[in-house]
Amino acid sequence: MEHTFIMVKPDGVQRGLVGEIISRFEKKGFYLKGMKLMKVDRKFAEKHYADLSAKPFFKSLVEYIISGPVVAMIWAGKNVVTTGRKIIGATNPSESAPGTIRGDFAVEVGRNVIHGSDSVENAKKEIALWFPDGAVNWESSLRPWISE
Ligand code: DAT
Ligand code: MG
Repeated sequence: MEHTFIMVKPDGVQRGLVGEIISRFEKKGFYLKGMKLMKVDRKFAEKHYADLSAKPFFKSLVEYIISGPVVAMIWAGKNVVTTGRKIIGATNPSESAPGTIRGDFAVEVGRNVIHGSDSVENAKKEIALWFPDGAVNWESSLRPWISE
């Protein structure tokens, strides 16, 4: 089963959106396979966003991610990487459709509430970084009602 890395960013935690976000992934039919509240340090945040290190907003992005606790999660399910990105919405909340998390709860690209892996390959890398012990191995008893 496909896995993705989802993180509620510090603004999402401070604004009390953790439950709402978990609920949207649960109700869709995805399975929670790992979750922890943690505060990451600068080195760790820079590693997570290493691909963006040349961008002009890199420093402020890292400051934002280390500004408070985040909720790191592993979600599993059919096409969870691509569908997870659709649930999250476009990077810039000005362009995120209503009904998406960013479309419903954010106005600013630098405070866009949530992160989601953008490819299966990056999901593997991000899960390895954030969850060195891997996912929790369990199967939902609802699975036959969600998947053929
Ligand atoms: P996403 O988070 O949708 O995968 P990304 O990987 O391109 O987007 O960028 C990571 C984060 O960096 C993004 O969630 C918010 C911030 N960011 C991206 N583009 C930005 C910009 N033009 N100005 C300020 N922050 C930006
Ligand atoms: Mg990204």
